[in-house]
Amino acid sequence: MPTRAGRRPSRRTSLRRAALGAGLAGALAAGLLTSAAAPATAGPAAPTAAAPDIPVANVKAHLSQFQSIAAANGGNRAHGRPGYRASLDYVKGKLDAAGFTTSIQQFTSSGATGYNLIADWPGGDTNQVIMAGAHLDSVGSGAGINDNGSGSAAVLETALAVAREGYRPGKHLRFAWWGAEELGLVGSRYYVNNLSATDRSKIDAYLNFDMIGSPNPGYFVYDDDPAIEKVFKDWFAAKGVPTEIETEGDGRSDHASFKNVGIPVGGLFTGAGRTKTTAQAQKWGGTAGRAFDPCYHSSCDTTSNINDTALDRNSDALAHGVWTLGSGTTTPPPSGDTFENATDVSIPDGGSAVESPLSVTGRSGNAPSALRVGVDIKHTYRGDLVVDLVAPDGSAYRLKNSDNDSGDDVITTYTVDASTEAANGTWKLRVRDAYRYDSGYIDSWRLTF
Ligand code: DTR
Ligand code: CA
Ligand code: ZN
Ligand code: ZN
Repeated sequence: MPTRAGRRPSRRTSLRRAALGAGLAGALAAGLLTSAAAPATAGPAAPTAAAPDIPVANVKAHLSQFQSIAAANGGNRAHGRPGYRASLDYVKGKLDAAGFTTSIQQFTSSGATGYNLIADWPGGDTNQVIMAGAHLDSVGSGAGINDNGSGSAAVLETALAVAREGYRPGKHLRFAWWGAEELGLVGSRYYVNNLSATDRSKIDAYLNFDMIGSPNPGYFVYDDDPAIEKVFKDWFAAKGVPTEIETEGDGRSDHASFKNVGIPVGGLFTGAGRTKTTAQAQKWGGTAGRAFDPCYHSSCDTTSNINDTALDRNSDALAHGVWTLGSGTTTPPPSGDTFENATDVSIPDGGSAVESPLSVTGRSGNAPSALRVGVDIKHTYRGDLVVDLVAPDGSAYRLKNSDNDSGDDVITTYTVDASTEAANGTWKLRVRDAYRYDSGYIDSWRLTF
């Protein structure tokens, strides 16, 4: 069996229902959140779905992809350069596979074509929109992994977690990746300027994530909107992590485009070129007298320019913000709509495909056009894997091709148009490890009709 050129040889959810703390009460007081379940009396805040942990390994896998994209496209992912559009295509591909409604918005800046990527999660009240965004472009001098692959990857992984969890927010969720931020917030301003006043009024909050994995990190929370600020500050406080308000000056990232038209904004930041003080080093660790990100806007802003703890904490805080402000619940599909096989099936290293069967009964007619296929495959170097859904009549639907994604495990949900297939019968998940030196197994998989 082939080995990947240059390869080095080898190599859970329970819905926690927790009463929210003052953070939600604070946001409720500010009218940002509506919680139909909120008791009229002064009892504890209504329980709501808690955000899942965001696997930092998944976030870092996206950063590895951004690094590879830069390396293959002149060393950067800057506006007007091929690396930017390749980054956008990567993000869009993940979102399309997860069932988002995506759109690309084109604009021109400095004589070059720029692109914004907008992804809507179907459902929720479209008159109450919660947005989370990050600029996807780098400067011309490097790959821009912290600035701003970190924000882009964390927003992407949170969106994918929404799909994996089947999160059904009361409000409508929209995610965005901006072009040409480094040229002066060009993409986000173009987006806002092209919204009607009515559509602007529907956006309850815009959350911005620009540089959230700095190697000598601080933990800064935007203080533009008190209710949003409180949601993030309380999350960090509950983790025992002190925060400061972000003071590098308003207007320094894409949230300014939204704030300028009166939309409540918030966000997180781990610092750029400014120097960490002694007091800050005492509370956060790291090195006093050194920049929060010494590779800011430099060629050394690579995957080695990331503090994993900061990236992990900010990714989890991001998800908490989306779940809390989305004021929804993660309601599992009604019983009888989900079928699961949790029997482990070993996948032979570089060998022939294996199959895990799943018997579907009691349904009438054909499968839906948006059949959700949840997979949980434990496997080092997931780029080796080819994954297909096989319908009862033997028709195969490609879910995943092999690629150079060096991350571990495939834990995600695909959406398949299976409307030409009879629902009842034995479906199969077919997995093949196409390259030697890494191995794993199918842990579980499920079909949701
Ligand atoms: N302008 C951002 C980096 C940046 C500098 N200060 C802040 C404050 C808040 C968010 C981001 C920033 C960039 O270079 O992309
Ligand atoms: Ca995490
Ligand atoms: Zn920058
Ligand atoms: Zn930035």
